[in-house]
Amino acid sequence: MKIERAYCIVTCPGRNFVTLKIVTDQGVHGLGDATLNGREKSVLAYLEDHVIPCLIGRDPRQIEDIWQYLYKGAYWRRGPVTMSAIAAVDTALWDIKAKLAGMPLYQLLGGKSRAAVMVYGHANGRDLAETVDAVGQYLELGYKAVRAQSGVPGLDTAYGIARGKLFYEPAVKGARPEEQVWSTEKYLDFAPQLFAAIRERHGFGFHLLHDVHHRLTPIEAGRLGKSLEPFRLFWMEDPTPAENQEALRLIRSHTVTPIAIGEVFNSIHDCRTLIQEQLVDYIRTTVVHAGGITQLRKIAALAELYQVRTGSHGATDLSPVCMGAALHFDLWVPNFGIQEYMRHTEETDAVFPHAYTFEDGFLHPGEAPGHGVDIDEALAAKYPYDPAYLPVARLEDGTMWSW
Ligand code: CS2
Ligand code: MG
Repeated sequence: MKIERAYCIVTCPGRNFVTLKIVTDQGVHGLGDATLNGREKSVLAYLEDHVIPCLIGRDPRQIEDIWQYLYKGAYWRRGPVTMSAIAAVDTALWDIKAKLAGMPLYQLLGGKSRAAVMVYGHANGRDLAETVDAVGQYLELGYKAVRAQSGVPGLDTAYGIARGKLFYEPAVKGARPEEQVWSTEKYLDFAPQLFAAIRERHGFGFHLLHDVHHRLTPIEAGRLGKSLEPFRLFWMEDPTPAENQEALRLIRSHTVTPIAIGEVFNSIHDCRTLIQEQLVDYIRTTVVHAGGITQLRKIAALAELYQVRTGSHGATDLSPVCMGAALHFDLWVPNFGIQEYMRHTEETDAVFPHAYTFEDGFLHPGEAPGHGVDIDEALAAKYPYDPAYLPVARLEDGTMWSW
């Protein structure tokens, strides 16, 4: 059996996606997500110019060897572009192998370890009242876990706010990133009030999550974690920029609020210190940005030794192909914690027909052979690429701060 063809499909049904399709000489195809928000075309070029020519003629069943070949053979290892390209190939090959085996991917990974996958949704609002209401809307939809993000008094914008609609989209259309103004002082004073109001209104019978989005210094993160302890968060996510891993030792020394990190990680090496020193409670690495199912399994195995659980990133800039593959991983992985689930637009769901279903706060990947997600290429062609970027944040004095 040989890989006969491989090509990329770029589409923008509401937001940009890059999908790799691999076709074998026996007509079986597999799909892999290669979307890197705001840098989509760099992964596209990496695949088209450097990876696809190396795939043709290879045996698609040799998933591990092809992974090692693309990782070690690149010489320039790791990094978001390289690992998203490798992830796309890896995911497509696992899709093919499960189809050849005539089984859903989770069966190939070792079978299910739970009935379904608990997910969390994104409640957000321009202010405290709107956010508290939005949490209620998600609880009514059956969610057992809700992430809350709110506008901050005195700031026009803040991370994760959808400007008046229920579903937030990370990227803002335009030729370059929007620049927003951020104030840590205003945020730190406001955050405890927000979570107090949410627990006051909706009680403690559900999991409550928050994404700090890399915006604090270590001591500020320690203070935030401590101030939110009374509201028993499921996790405080990305409190500080992920490069500074020592920061977590200081944060840990000040708070017992659980910590989740990893959505910007692309390699098991990025996770090792945080896991081995018990500096995180949830690892948020994803299929699309951390080198595919092949590496994600190894990260999960390392995490299992330290009772660190998975909490994979699942924002809308990760395509339904990534979500489909992630749900099979989530249904199998022994140390599962939770899966992020930001709903895609109806247009996106139409371009990517999929077997996964939502019920009462849980997703199930379905029983279709493979990862259960396909693509309608004719429909995809109707949505050409349209540049869009994650906003950046500057402090009130203009200092470039974070995103
Ligand atoms: C966020 C993302 O969902 C999350 O946890 O961190 O929305 C993130 O901002 C985007 O995926 C980045 O492209
Ligand atoms: Mg996040």
